[in-house]
Amino acid sequence: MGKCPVLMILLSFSLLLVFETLNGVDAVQCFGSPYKRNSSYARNRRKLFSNLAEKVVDNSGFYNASFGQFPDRVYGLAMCARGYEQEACFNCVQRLANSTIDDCQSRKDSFMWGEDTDAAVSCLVRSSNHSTFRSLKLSPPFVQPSPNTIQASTLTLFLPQWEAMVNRTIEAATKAKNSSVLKYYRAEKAGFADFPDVYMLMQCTPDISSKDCNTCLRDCVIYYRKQYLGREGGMASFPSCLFRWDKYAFHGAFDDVKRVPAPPPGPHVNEEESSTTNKKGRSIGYRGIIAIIAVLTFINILVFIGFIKVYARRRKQKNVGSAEYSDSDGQFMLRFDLGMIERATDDFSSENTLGQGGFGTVYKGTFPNGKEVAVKRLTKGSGQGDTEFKNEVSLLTRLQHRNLVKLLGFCNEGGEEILVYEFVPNASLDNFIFDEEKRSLLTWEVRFKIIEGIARGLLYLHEDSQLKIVHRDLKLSNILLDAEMNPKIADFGTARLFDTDETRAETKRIAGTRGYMAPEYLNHGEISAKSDVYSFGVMLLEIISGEKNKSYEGEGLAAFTWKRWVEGKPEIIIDHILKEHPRNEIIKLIKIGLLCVQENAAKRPTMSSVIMWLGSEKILIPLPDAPANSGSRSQSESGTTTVSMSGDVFTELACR
Ligand SMILES: *[C@@H]1O[C@H](CO)[C@@H](O)[C@H](O)[C@H]1NC(C)=O
Ligand SMILES: *[C@@H]1O[C@H](CO)[C@@H](O)[C@H](O)[C@H]1NC(C)=O
Ligand SMILES: *[C@@H]1O[C@H](CO)[C@@H](O)[C@H](O)[C@H]1NC(C)=O
Ligand SMILES: *[C@@H]1O[C@H](CO)[C@@H](O)[C@H](O)[C@H]1NC(C)=O
Ligand SMILES: *[C@@H]1O[C@H](CO)[C@@H](O)[C@H](O)[C@H]1NC(C)=O
Ligand SMILES: CC(=O)N[C@H]1CO[C@H](CO)[C@@H](O)[C@@H]1O
Repeated sequence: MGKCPVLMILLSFSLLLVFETLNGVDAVQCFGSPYKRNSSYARNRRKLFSNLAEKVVDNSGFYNASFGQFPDRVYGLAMCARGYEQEACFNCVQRLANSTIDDCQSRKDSFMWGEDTDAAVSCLVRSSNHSTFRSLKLSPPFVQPSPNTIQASTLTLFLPQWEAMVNRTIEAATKAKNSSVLKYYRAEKAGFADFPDVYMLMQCTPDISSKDCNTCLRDCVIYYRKQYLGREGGMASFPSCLFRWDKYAFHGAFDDVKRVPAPPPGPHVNEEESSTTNKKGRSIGYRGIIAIIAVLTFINILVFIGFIKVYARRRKQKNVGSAEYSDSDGQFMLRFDLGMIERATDDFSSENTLGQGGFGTVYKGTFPNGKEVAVKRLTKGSGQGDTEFKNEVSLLTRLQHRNLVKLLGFCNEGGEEILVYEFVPNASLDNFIFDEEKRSLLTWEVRFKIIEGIARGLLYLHEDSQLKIVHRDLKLSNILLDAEMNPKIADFGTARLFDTDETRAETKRIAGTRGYMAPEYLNHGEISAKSDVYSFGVMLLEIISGEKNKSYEGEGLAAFTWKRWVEGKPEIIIDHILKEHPRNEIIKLIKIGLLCVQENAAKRPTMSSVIMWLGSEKILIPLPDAPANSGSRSQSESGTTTVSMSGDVFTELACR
């Protein structure tokens, strides 16, 4: 079981689906003059792009060419931007070329920086109605922030270090060494005082001059800073260059990059040190203490000012709206055209209905090129302004995890608010687990993998993404399975869209589904990560038992399981299909499930504990306490004792 997760991760990574193209760094930017879909310009581009990938590979990673007759002549330029490796390069360029053809059907100019699915190579594909070779292009910008923000208290120390890194990286990138495709390329890795790892990448197309490359990269940084300083990462790009940074190694580029160690503590801390140690030596006298207090106060003031500034900037940003959507000049694909969606879903026909989720109906959509999507039409509208809605959706779009259904984009046109998601082929988990036939596909290994996947997706929502999203409506019908039976959590963050106005608390209240809702949520509307943990516990028990929570009407699966647990017969709830599998392992999961549904929210574990427990045979797992509605609070005394789950120790304890 222990080796399983790694395999699963690899598997699901290789699955990152066709829709990669519409996310993050990977969105095609369309601008310039319009053309007709079926025109000779469209045909010429398709022809030019049909063998673009081959040509790039044949030309050591960089290629530019044109096709057709004026005025419908198409100029294309493509490169493999990093770690030129033939097969990955081929796939990357082909994918981007296809995306451009599919997603840029009405503008002559386009550019797109993207990666191949394994992130081993990144690449660029450009098209235009005029030659772009050797010309610096500084518009349009494409900027994407990380959704996470840097704590205001660390910002003052962070900034100078970040700026120095930017300068260092630009300088190294523009110091042209040779004429390869990596002429202007630099990946840097560094440690900052509060950030152990910072990764930065800068690159220009090799056809421009070093000076132009410098201008381009500096402009990228300016664009990024202008809007998103204070975020924990992001990217900015123009047709001629790319800048990206993050707190994690966003691709293979950093494997053989040396890390620049963390510099000595920042200037403020230095002041503090020198004033306390230099003058007085080791002993810190009154003066030292006063100095420390003075310095601390000073730092506090700085932090406070920093905080105010960030806050003000954010407010301003909200008003201005974000540039990546500016559709005056370019038409950006994060925003879908209503007509396109109507055609794809056959005018929201009932045949295409996939289900009814919180806040709206979900339809299956198929675009003319065969791409399938899931389209969620919000019933009442979020009640948010245009810009706020866009900003919120943009943040949600940045949430990417293999166990989350990808949000590809949105449409808010003609009074509609629509979210467009990746289409996950295998239907939702309740269709499997409660179906006599399909259930047999769910062996213990598969169920374990599903449970662990859901846990990882939730952990990401709760902790790893600083948006700290509480799902609020976790249930088996919101867990989708891909072709490899990897679980993907659907419908996360929708509740956020409705969260701005406190008077709409009622809407929030009905978001959850009874039976999955934690008692404090059901009774008092109290929402927290722990209420999701509760829902997770119910799902876990359902997955093990193959029975609907509802089947235990009046009592509920949680209370039923708890009673069997106290009697020392938890195995009663185990799905008979799983009989062959060693009990211990399943019972360990029942225990984890019971811990999650404890009535006392504070006692429920966090998702990171759950994952730790799932992944280890040895870690001690505490004993659960009574769940809601169980009418029994026995064992509460022993609630904090821990037992080893290896062997039969468990049964003895359960039987006390
Ligand atoms: C390309 O399109 C632009 C409009 O965006 C136009 O001004 C220009 O003349 C066109 N160039 C060519 C070579 O057709
Ligand atoms: C596109 O052009 C082709 C041939 O030029 C024609 O057969 C086809 O019907 C056209 N499609 C549309 C949507 O206009
Ligand atoms: C791109 O399109 C070509 C031709 O339409 C197709 O053969 C190829 O599989 C596509 N590649 C990708 C990566 O989508
Ligand atoms: C980075 O470079 C810019 C422009 O050359 C300069 O103004 C700035 O002071 C530099 N910042 C740091 C921290 O070196
Ligand atoms: C050119 O420079 C790049 C980046 O420094 C390096 O990876 C590559 O090996 C060099 N190529 C040649 C032919 O020297
Ligand atoms: C590498 C490459 O193919 N370069 C060509 C790009 O296009 C210009 C003209 O548009 C040619 O002069 C280059 O040789």
